[in-house]
Amino acid sequence: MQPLTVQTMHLPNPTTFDDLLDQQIANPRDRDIFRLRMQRHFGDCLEALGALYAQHPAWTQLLEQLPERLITAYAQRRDALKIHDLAREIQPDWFAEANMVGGIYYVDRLAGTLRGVIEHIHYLQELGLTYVHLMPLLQPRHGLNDGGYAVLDYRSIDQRLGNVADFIELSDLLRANGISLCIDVVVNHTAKEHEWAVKARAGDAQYLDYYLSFADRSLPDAYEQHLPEVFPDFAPGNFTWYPELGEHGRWVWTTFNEFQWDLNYTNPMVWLEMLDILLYLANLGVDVLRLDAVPFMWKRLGTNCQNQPEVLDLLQAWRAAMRIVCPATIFKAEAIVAPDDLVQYLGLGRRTGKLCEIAYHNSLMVLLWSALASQRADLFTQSLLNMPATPSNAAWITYVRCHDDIGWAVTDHNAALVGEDGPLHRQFLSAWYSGEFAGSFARGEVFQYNPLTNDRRISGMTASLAGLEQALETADPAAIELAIRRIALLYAVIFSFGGIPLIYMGDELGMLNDHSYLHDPTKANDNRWLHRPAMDWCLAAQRHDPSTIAGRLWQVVRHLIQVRQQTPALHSAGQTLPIWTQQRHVLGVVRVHPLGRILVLGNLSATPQRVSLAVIQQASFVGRLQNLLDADALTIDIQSHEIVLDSYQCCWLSTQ
Ligand code: OTU
Repeated sequence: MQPLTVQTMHLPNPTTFDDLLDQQIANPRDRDIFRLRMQRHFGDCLEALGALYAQHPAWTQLLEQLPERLITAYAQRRDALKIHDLAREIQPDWFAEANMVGGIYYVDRLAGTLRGVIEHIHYLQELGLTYVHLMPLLQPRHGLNDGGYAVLDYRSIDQRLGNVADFIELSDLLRANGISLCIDVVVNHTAKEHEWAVKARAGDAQYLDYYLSFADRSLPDAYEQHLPEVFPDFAPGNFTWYPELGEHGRWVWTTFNEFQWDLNYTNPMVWLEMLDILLYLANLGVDVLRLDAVPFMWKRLGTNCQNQPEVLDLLQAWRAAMRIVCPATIFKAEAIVAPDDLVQYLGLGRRTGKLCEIAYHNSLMVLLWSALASQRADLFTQSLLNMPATPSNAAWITYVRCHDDIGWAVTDHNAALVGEDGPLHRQFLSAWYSGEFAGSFARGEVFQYNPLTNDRRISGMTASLAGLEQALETADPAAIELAIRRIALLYAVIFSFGGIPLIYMGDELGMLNDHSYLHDPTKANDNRWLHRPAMDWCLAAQRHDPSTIAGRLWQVVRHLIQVRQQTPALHSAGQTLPIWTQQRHVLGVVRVHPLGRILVLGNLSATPQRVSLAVIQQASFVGRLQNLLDADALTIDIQSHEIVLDSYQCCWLSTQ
């Protein structure tokens, strides 16, 4: 066979590229693999970069440096990871498999340190996880750091948690046990103490151009006309004045907190630097990079500066580069935006290349909580019916809770379609989950009240929002039972939706809100810490005792995992179609996959509800029905020709 070359690519100097490859990569087979991947993906990378930067003065510099960076990262990739790359290339839908089940943890809160996580890995295995998301663990700034989302050094581990060697050991161990590892990469901003920001402040013009800053208020004021505030309460506005910057001080773009400086992605060197970081982290053995706050990466005057088309190009170029060096590593988009904007991150970009493989299904999460409070399925069904389709080779992250607040992302349009008033319904949800609404079972707290928009987001653990905290206070066994059933219902839906279901730390034991953050001055003003409790190992010790609440919930979650893993129809490549059950208290979702079909029915109320068998037959479930979740728990009223669902019961129906 002719030696492969890279002449097909539009590199400034392909000869130099081949020389470089020969010099840096000793193994001829590795060189060939690299060339093959270049031939497949480098065009996608260049296409997106050309669209973004071809007119930029640093374009040639970018083209010269990029191949070198890719080759260097590939040269540093360990053999074990290269085999892992091969395995993933052979099974490119690995993340979409029905056996995927995720968990999310703060390292310190789970086990103190990375070594602690290594010691507790059996807990994650016993639960049955195949995917673990460890919350921000790169070195953050000291003091306030937004839960680690203000990174000081992307190449070192938070000293309090351990070091790079510990991290590699943990990632190797997880991989050996069939658990994929996800970590956060904060790509939109750095801590203001990051090396680049420090250099910018020291007067280095090259690094000043790594951030977005302005000598006076004219542009910031013009942008502010259309910019929302993410943290109106503790971080109002989107710009911060730094007197030490530039000659006479400058306004820095700070979408989030003042200590988080937004990067300037109109500068190709910023894209390249961040690529280097992504490659470095992939080479530590990370399977999934959760790209934080991606919608904000490109700003445009006159818009809300989110989801600009250029963001898709930035992602396409990164992803194509990753395919060449480390195809085992995929991207998860953290984009909590409207569905039409969100689905773009999962698809092809504006051009030929792919973007992210997975993304959070924020709408599903919000709609579930909305349905539970209102006990009605109509808004859930209508909103999901209006979701744009997603590509079959992408997957959702489905979740009940995460470390952030819940923002009531219900559109006025969908609300109107089911006869609701959008603003009123959102106010109702805030009142319900903060416990203000008469008869509410919830114990959440309002996060970031915005008097301009009347937005009141909500913090709180699943169990507290679902009524367990209140029920335990009154020690009412019936109320406790209902709360357990609500939690089970929420999880049963996210487990049956397709995508990767993510269990929020402690939910498998019914852990409640934790108010201890109020005593920590670096956390006290941010009530998202209410739902970031330290792992309660005493509670975990009760997990095998089904007479305890923790034991009940553990059983519920374990059972969902087992059934899901035996249900190939839950592979993400299938379709998820919401259906009207003709019963406003019961939600219905059909999963269709060549390997099987499931009808999910969920009773959103505390009283038994009936669904006509005709509805089930119309959804093409004809024949003997079986409840995959519990073969014995399927009540059919032969006389009335109806299924009877117990309070908050969820069934996964299939036909034999
Ligand atoms: C993310 O959230 C993180 O999840 C938060 O914990 C961080 O505070 C934040 O970024 C800054 O790094 O607005 O309210 O569309 O919604 O990036 C949380 C994406 C957020 C944003 C999301 C952001």
